[in-house]
Amino acid sequence: MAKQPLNIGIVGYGFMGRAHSNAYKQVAQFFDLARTPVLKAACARDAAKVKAFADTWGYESTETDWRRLLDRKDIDCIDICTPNNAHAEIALAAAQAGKMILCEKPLAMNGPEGLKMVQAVEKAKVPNMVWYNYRRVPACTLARQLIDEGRLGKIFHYRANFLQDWTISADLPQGGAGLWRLDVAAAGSGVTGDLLAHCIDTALWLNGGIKDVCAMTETFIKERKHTLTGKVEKVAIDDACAFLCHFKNGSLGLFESTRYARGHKALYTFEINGEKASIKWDLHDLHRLEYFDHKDESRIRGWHKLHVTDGDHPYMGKWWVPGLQIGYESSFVHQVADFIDGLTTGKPAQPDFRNAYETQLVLDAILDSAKGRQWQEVK
Ligand code: SOE
Repeated sequence: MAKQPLNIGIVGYGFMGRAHSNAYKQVAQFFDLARTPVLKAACARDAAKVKAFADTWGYESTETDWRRLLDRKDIDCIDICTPNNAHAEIALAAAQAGKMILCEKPLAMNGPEGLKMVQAVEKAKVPNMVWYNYRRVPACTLARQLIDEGRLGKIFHYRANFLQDWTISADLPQGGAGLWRLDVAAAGSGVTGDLLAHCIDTALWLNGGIKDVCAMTETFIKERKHTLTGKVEKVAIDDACAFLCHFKNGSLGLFESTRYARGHKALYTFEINGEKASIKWDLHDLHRLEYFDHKDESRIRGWHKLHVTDGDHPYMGKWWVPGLQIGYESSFVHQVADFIDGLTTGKPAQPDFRNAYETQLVLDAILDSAKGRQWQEVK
Protein backbone atom coordinates (compact mmCIF):
# COMPACT_ATOMS: atom_id res chain seq x y z
CA MET A 1 0.00 0.00 0.00
CA ALA A 2 1.33 3.46 -0.88
CA LYS A 3 2.51 5.32 2.19
CA GLN A 4 1.41 8.86 2.90
CA PRO A 5 4.12 11.32 1.81
CA LEU A 6 5.78 13.73 4.22
CA ASN A 7 6.70 16.66 2.00
CA ILE A 8 9.91 18.33 3.12
CA GLY A 9 10.95 21.91 2.43
CA ILE A 10 14.51 22.45 3.62
CA VAL A 11 16.02 25.87 4.27
CA GLY A 12 19.82 25.89 3.91
CA TYR A 13 22.18 23.58 2.08
CA GLY A 14 25.33 23.43 4.19
CA PHE A 15 26.75 20.48 6.13
CA MET A 16 23.47 19.94 7.99
CA GLY A 17 21.39 20.34 4.84
CA ARG A 18 23.32 17.38 3.46
CA ALA A 19 23.09 15.31 6.67
CA HIS A 20 19.31 15.80 6.86
CA SER A 21 18.72 15.21 3.15
CA ASN A 22 20.64 11.96 3.36
CA ALA A 23 18.46 10.92 6.31
CA TYR A 24 15.21 11.68 4.45
CA LYS A 25 16.43 9.63 1.51
CA GLN A 26 17.52 6.60 3.54
CA VAL A 27 14.88 6.33 6.21
CA ALA A 28 12.08 4.66 4.25
CA GLN A 29 14.47 2.01 2.93
CA PHE A 30 15.43 0.84 6.41
CA PHE A 31 12.48 1.70 8.67
CA ASP A 32 8.88 0.67 8.17
CA LEU A 33 7.07 3.96 8.66
CA ALA A 34 3.58 5.25 7.95
CA ARG A 35 4.90 8.24 6.02
CA THR A 36 7.67 8.57 3.45
CA PRO A 37 9.73 11.78 3.27
CA VAL A 38 9.60 13.43 -0.14
CA LEU A 39 12.25 16.00 -1.00
CA LYS A 40 9.86 18.64 -2.33
CA ALA A 41 11.83 21.87 -2.17
CA ALA A 42 15.20 23.27 -1.18
CA CYS A 43 15.45 26.94 -0.31
CA ALA A 44 18.39 29.35 -0.04
CA ARG A 45 19.22 32.86 -1.24
CA ASP A 46 21.75 31.87 -3.89
CA ALA A 47 19.67 30.51 -6.81
CA ALA A 48 22.54 28.74 -8.57
CA LYS A 49 23.89 27.10 -5.42
CA VAL A 50 20.50 25.94 -4.18
CA LYS A 51 19.74 24.53 -7.64
CA ALA A 52 23.02 22.58 -7.60
CA PHE A 53 22.18 21.27 -4.10
CA ALA A 54 18.64 20.33 -5.18
CA ASP A 55 19.97 18.45 -8.21
CA THR A 56 22.52 16.55 -6.17
CA TRP A 57 20.05 15.39 -3.55
CA GLY A 58 16.95 15.05 -5.73
CA TYR A 59 14.77 17.92 -4.48
CA GLU A 60 11.90 18.50 -6.91
CA SER A 61 12.07 22.30 -6.85
CA THR A 62 13.87 25.30 -5.38
CA GLU A 63 12.95 28.60 -3.75
CA THR A 64 15.12 31.60 -2.92
CA ASP A 65 12.85 33.06 -0.23
CA TRP A 66 11.72 30.93 2.69
CA ARG A 67 8.47 32.88 2.90
CA ARG A 68 7.47 31.42 -0.45
CA LEU A 69 8.22 27.97 0.90
CA LEU A 70 5.80 28.63 3.78
CA ASP A 71 3.11 29.74 1.33
CA ARG A 72 3.27 26.47 -0.56
CA LYS A 73 0.42 24.06 0.10
CA ASP A 74 2.51 21.09 -1.02
CA ILE A 75 5.00 21.44 1.88
CA ASP A 76 4.18 19.66 5.17
CA CYS A 77 7.38 20.15 7.07
CA ILE A 78 9.99 22.92 7.19
CA ASP A 79 13.52 21.88 8.05
CA ILE A 80 15.59 24.82 9.31
CA CYS A 81 19.30 24.32 8.55
CA THR A 82 20.32 27.97 8.55
CA PRO A 83 22.77 29.78 10.82
CA ASN A 84 21.36 30.15 14.33
CA ASN A 85 20.24 33.79 13.98
CA ALA A 86 17.60 32.80 11.40
CA HIS A 87 16.03 29.93 13.37
CA ALA A 88 13.50 31.97 15.32
CA GLU A 89 12.14 34.13 12.51
CA ILE A 90 11.60 31.15 10.22
CA ALA A 91 10.19 28.93 12.98
CA LEU A 92 7.71 31.56 14.20
CA ALA A 93 6.42 32.10 10.66
CA ALA A 94 6.37 28.35 9.91
CA ALA A 95 4.32 27.69 13.04
CA GLN A 96 1.86 30.37 12.01
CA ALA A 97 1.65 28.77 8.56
CA GLY A 98 0.75 25.48 10.26
CA LYS A 99 3.88 23.63 9.12
CA MET A 100 5.66 20.93 11.09
CA ILE A 101 9.12 22.18 12.03
CA LEU A 102 12.46 20.45 12.35
CA CYS A 103 15.12 22.89 13.55
CA GLU A 104 18.90 22.57 13.75
CA LYS A 105 20.57 22.96 17.13
CA PRO A 106 20.84 25.05 19.19
CA LEU A 107 17.16 25.92 19.12
CA ALA A 108 17.73 29.67 19.41
CA MET A 109 20.23 32.46 20.02
CA ASN A 110 19.21 32.56 23.70
CA GLY A 111 16.54 31.48 26.18
CA PRO A 112 13.99 34.28 25.63
CA GLU A 113 14.09 33.71 21.87
CA GLY A 114 13.77 29.96 22.44
CA LEU A 115 10.73 30.49 24.67
CA LYS A 116 8.96 32.43 21.91
CA MET A 117 9.59 29.49 19.57
CA VAL A 118 8.23 27.02 22.12
CA GLN A 119 5.11 29.14 22.63
CA ALA A 120 4.59 29.49 18.86
CA VAL A 121 4.69 25.75 18.10
CA GLU A 122 2.55 24.91 21.13
CA LYS A 123 -0.05 27.53 20.21
CA ALA A 124 -0.13 26.33 16.58
CA LYS A 125 -0.04 22.67 17.74
CA VAL A 126 2.46 21.77 15.05
CA PRO A 127 4.81 18.80 15.49
CA ASN A 128 8.36 20.01 16.15
CA MET A 129 11.79 18.65 16.90
CA VAL A 130 15.38 19.85 17.30
CA TRP A 131 18.26 17.97 15.67
CA TYR A 132 20.27 16.86 18.69
CA ASN A 133 21.33 13.77 16.80
CA TYR A 134 23.77 12.15 19.24
CA ARG A 135 20.94 10.78 21.40
CA ARG A 136 20.27 8.43 18.51
CA VAL A 137 23.70 6.91 18.17
CA PRO A 138 22.80 3.33 19.21
CA ALA A 139 25.54 3.22 21.88
CA CYS A 140 24.15 6.41 23.46
CA THR A 141 20.61 5.07 23.34
CA LEU A 142 21.88 1.89 25.01
CA ALA A 143 23.49 4.07 27.70
CA ARG A 144 20.06 5.52 28.38
CA GLN A 145 18.52 2.03 28.59
CA LEU A 146 21.16 0.89 31.11
CA ILE A 147 20.56 3.97 33.25
CA ASP A 148 16.77 3.54 33.08
CA GLU A 149 17.16 -0.09 34.17
CA GLY A 150 18.96 1.16 37.29
CA ARG A 151 22.21 -0.62 36.42
CA LEU A 152 24.38 2.35 37.39
CA GLY A 153 22.53 3.00 40.64
CA LYS A 154 22.93 6.43 42.16
CA ILE A 155 24.91 8.66 39.79
CA PHE A 156 27.85 10.57 41.29
CA HIS A 157 29.67 12.04 38.30
CA TYR A 158 28.89 13.13 34.74
CA ARG A 159 31.88 14.17 32.63
CA ALA A 160 31.79 15.30 29.00
CA ASN A 161 34.12 16.85 26.45
CA PHE A 162 33.69 18.08 22.91
CA LEU A 163 37.11 18.94 21.49
CA GLN A 164 38.02 20.25 18.04
CA ASP A 165 40.98 22.10 16.51
CA TRP A 166 39.71 23.73 13.32
CA THR A 167 39.91 27.43 14.31
CA ILE A 168 43.47 27.62 15.62
CA SER A 169 44.82 29.54 12.61
CA ALA A 170 44.66 33.32 13.16
CA ASP A 171 44.28 33.71 9.38
CA LEU A 172 40.86 32.08 9.37
CA PRO A 173 38.25 34.80 8.75
CA GLN A 174 34.90 35.04 10.53
CA GLY A 175 31.45 35.25 8.95
CA GLY A 176 30.05 34.06 5.65
CA ALA A 177 29.27 30.56 4.47
CA GLY A 178 30.85 27.92 6.67
CA LEU A 179 32.55 30.42 8.98
CA TRP A 180 29.35 31.91 10.40
CA ARG A 181 30.07 29.80 13.48
CA LEU A 182 32.83 32.30 14.34
CA ASP A 183 30.56 35.33 13.95
CA VAL A 184 28.63 36.15 17.11
CA ALA A 185 25.87 37.92 15.17
CA ALA A 186 25.09 34.72 13.28
CA ALA A 187 25.93 32.09 15.90
CA GLY A 188 25.02 33.74 19.21
CA SER A 189 27.96 32.06 20.91
CA GLY A 190 30.94 29.88 20.04
CA VAL A 191 31.63 26.41 21.36
CA THR A 192 28.98 26.86 24.04
CA GLY A 193 26.05 26.88 21.62
CA ASP A 194 27.73 24.77 18.97
CA LEU A 195 29.38 21.92 20.88
CA LEU A 196 28.49 22.08 24.57
CA ALA A 197 24.85 22.25 23.44
CA HIS A 198 25.23 18.64 22.28
CA CYS A 199 26.90 17.59 25.54
CA ILE A 200 24.17 19.29 27.58
CA ASP A 201 21.33 17.79 25.57
CA THR A 202 22.77 14.31 26.07
CA ALA A 203 23.43 15.01 29.75
CA LEU A 204 19.91 16.27 30.49
CA TRP A 205 18.52 13.24 28.68
CA LEU A 206 20.76 10.74 30.51
CA ASN A 207 21.10 12.34 33.91
CA GLY A 208 18.23 14.82 34.35
CA GLY A 209 18.14 18.56 35.02
CA ILE A 210 21.01 20.89 35.91
CA LYS A 211 20.59 23.20 38.91
CA ASP A 212 23.50 25.61 38.61
CA VAL A 213 26.75 26.13 36.73
CA CYS A 214 30.14 27.77 37.19
CA ALA A 215 31.79 28.47 33.85
CA MET A 216 34.81 30.06 32.23
CA THR A 217 35.19 30.97 28.57
CA GLU A 218 38.12 32.20 26.51
CA THR A 219 38.52 33.82 23.10
CA PHE A 220 42.09 33.07 22.05
CA ILE A 221 42.11 34.98 18.76
CA LYS A 222 40.69 38.40 19.54
CA GLU A 223 40.28 39.79 16.01
CA ARG A 224 39.64 38.21 12.63
CA LYS A 225 38.85 39.55 9.21
CA HIS A 226 35.11 39.47 8.59
CA THR A 227 34.23 37.81 5.29
CA LEU A 228 31.14 39.96 4.77
CA THR A 229 32.62 43.41 5.56
CA GLY A 230 36.24 42.74 4.53
CA LYS A 231 37.34 44.50 7.77
CA VAL A 232 39.26 43.12 10.74
CA GLU A 233 36.66 42.90 13.50
CA LYS A 234 36.51 41.84 17.14
CA VAL A 235 35.79 38.14 17.68
CA ALA A 236 32.97 37.92 20.21
CA ILE A 237 32.35 34.18 20.33
CA ASP A 238 33.88 31.86 22.92
CA ASP A 239 36.65 29.67 21.46
CA ALA A 240 36.70 27.48 24.57
CA CYS A 241 34.40 26.93 27.53
CA ALA A 242 34.61 24.74 30.61
CA PHE A 243 32.03 24.48 33.34
CA LEU A 244 31.18 22.70 36.55
CA CYS A 245 27.59 22.01 37.53
CA HIS A 246 25.27 20.41 40.06
CA PHE A 247 22.63 18.10 38.64
CA LYS A 248 19.24 17.97 40.34
CA ASN A 249 19.87 14.30 41.22
CA GLY A 250 22.86 15.33 43.37
CA SER A 251 25.58 14.33 40.93
CA LEU A 252 28.44 16.60 39.87
CA GLY A 253 29.09 17.59 36.27
CA LEU A 254 32.33 18.59 34.56
CA PHE A 255 32.24 19.72 30.92
CA GLU A 256 34.85 21.07 28.54
CA SER A 257 34.69 22.20 24.95
CA THR A 258 37.18 23.94 22.68
CA ARG A 259 38.16 24.46 19.06
CA TYR A 260 41.82 24.71 20.13
CA ALA A 261 42.64 21.13 21.14
CA ARG A 262 45.27 20.42 18.49
CA GLY A 263 44.83 16.88 17.16
CA HIS A 264 41.15 16.50 18.05
CA LYS A 265 38.63 16.88 15.22
CA ALA A 266 35.34 15.98 16.91
CA LEU A 267 36.20 14.22 20.14
CA TYR A 268 32.86 14.07 21.89
CA THR A 269 33.15 11.85 24.94
CA PHE A 270 31.11 11.27 28.07
CA GLU A 271 31.64 9.18 31.17
CA ILE A 272 29.10 8.54 33.91
CA ASN A 273 30.08 7.05 37.26
CA GLY A 274 27.39 5.45 39.38
CA GLU A 275 27.36 3.57 42.66
CA LYS A 276 27.04 0.19 40.93
CA ALA A 277 28.54 0.74 37.48
CA SER A 278 30.09 3.24 35.08
CA ILE A 279 29.73 3.83 31.37
CA LYS A 280 31.73 5.80 28.83
CA TRP A 281 31.39 6.67 25.17
CA ASP A 282 33.56 8.30 22.50
CA LEU A 283 32.28 9.66 19.17
CA HIS A 284 35.48 8.57 17.41
CA ASP A 285 34.50 4.97 18.20
CA LEU A 286 30.77 5.59 18.13
CA HIS A 287 29.46 2.04 18.03
CA ARG A 288 31.21 1.14 21.30
CA LEU A 289 29.87 1.65 24.81
CA GLU A 290 32.30 0.90 27.61
CA TYR A 291 30.68 -0.57 30.71
CA PHE A 292 32.17 -1.40 34.12
CA ASP A 293 29.91 -3.39 36.44
CA HIS A 294 31.06 -3.61 40.04
CA LYS A 295 28.94 -6.72 40.65
CA ASP A 296 31.08 -8.79 38.25
CA GLU A 297 33.21 -11.38 40.02
CA SER A 298 36.35 -9.52 41.10
CA ARG A 299 38.78 -11.81 39.22
CA ILE A 300 37.23 -10.85 35.88
CA ARG A 301 35.90 -7.41 36.74
CA GLY A 302 36.88 -4.68 34.29
CA TRP A 303 35.73 -2.40 31.52
CA HIS A 304 33.62 -4.26 28.95
CA LYS A 305 33.80 -2.78 25.46
CA LEU A 306 30.30 -3.43 24.12
CA HIS A 307 30.16 -3.39 20.33
CA VAL A 308 26.66 -1.97 19.91
CA THR A 309 25.86 -3.58 16.56
CA ASP A 310 23.67 -6.55 17.43
CA GLY A 311 20.06 -6.98 16.38
CA ASP A 312 18.77 -6.38 19.91
CA HIS A 313 20.69 -3.13 20.30
CA PRO A 314 18.76 0.11 19.72
CA TYR A 315 18.00 0.71 16.01
CA MET A 316 20.51 -1.94 14.88
CA GLY A 317 17.93 -4.56 13.91
CA LYS A 318 16.92 -2.25 11.07
CA TRP A 319 20.35 -2.17 9.44
CA TRP A 320 22.78 -4.86 8.34
CA VAL A 321 23.64 -8.15 10.05
CA PRO A 322 25.01 -8.29 13.62
CA GLY A 323 28.53 -6.94 14.00
CA LEU A 324 28.44 -4.56 11.03
CA GLN A 325 28.68 -0.90 11.81
CA ILE A 326 26.66 2.14 10.92
CA GLY A 327 27.89 5.75 11.09
CA TYR A 328 27.42 9.34 12.17
CA GLU A 329 24.89 9.92 9.40
CA SER A 330 22.69 7.10 10.70
CA SER A 331 21.89 9.06 13.87
CA PHE A 332 20.00 11.52 11.64
CA VAL A 333 18.16 8.66 9.92
CA HIS A 334 17.06 7.43 13.36
CA GLN A 335 15.88 10.89 14.28
CA VAL A 336 13.68 11.14 11.18
CA ALA A 337 12.33 7.62 11.86
CA ASP A 338 11.43 8.58 15.43
CA PHE A 339 9.88 11.86 14.30
CA ILE A 340 7.61 10.06 11.84
CA ASP A 341 6.78 7.41 14.42
CA GLY A 342 5.83 10.20 16.81
CA LEU A 343 3.41 11.59 14.24
CA THR A 344 1.61 8.30 14.00
CA THR A 345 1.73 7.13 17.63
CA GLY A 346 0.90 10.57 19.03
CA LYS A 347 3.99 10.34 21.32
CA PRO A 348 6.13 13.17 19.91
CA ALA A 349 9.80 12.42 19.33
CA GLN A 350 12.21 14.21 21.63
CA PRO A 351 13.83 16.66 21.91
CA ASP A 352 10.92 18.83 20.84
CA PHE A 353 11.25 22.62 21.13
CA ARG A 354 10.21 22.61 24.79
CA ASN A 355 12.73 19.95 25.65
CA ALA A 356 15.52 21.68 23.68
CA TYR A 357 14.62 24.93 25.47
CA GLU A 358 15.95 23.33 28.68
CA THR A 359 19.36 23.09 27.00
CA GLN A 360 19.03 26.72 25.92
CA LEU A 361 18.53 27.78 29.55
CA VAL A 362 21.68 25.94 30.60
CA LEU A 363 23.60 27.63 27.75
CA ASP A 364 22.39 31.04 28.97
CA ALA A 365 23.44 30.24 32.53
CA ILE A 366 26.91 29.16 31.33
CA LEU A 367 27.49 32.38 29.40
CA ASP A 368 26.15 34.50 32.30
CA SER A 369 28.33 32.65 34.77
CA ALA A 370 31.47 33.10 32.66
CA LYS A 371 30.71 36.80 32.21
CA GLY A 372 29.99 37.40 35.88
CA ARG A 373 32.75 35.02 37.10
CA GLN A 374 30.37 33.37 39.52
CA TRP A 375 27.99 30.44 40.05
CA GLN A 376 24.73 30.90 38.18
CA GLU A 377 21.37 29.20 38.76
CA VAL A 378 19.73 27.68 35.68
CA LYS A 379 16.39 29.50 35.27
C1 SOE B 1 31.10 22.11 14.33
O1 SOE B 1 32.31 21.85 13.72
C2 SOE B 1 30.16 20.92 14.22
O2 SOE B 1 29.92 20.66 12.86
C3 SOE B 1 28.85 21.20 14.92
O3 SOE B 1 28.18 22.31 14.37
C4 SOE B 1 27.98 19.97 14.92
O4 SOE B 1 26.78 20.20 15.63
C5 SOE B 1 28.76 18.83 15.59
O5 SOE B 1 27.98 17.66 15.61
C6 SOE B 1 30.06 18.58 14.87
O6 SOE B 1 30.79 19.79 14.83
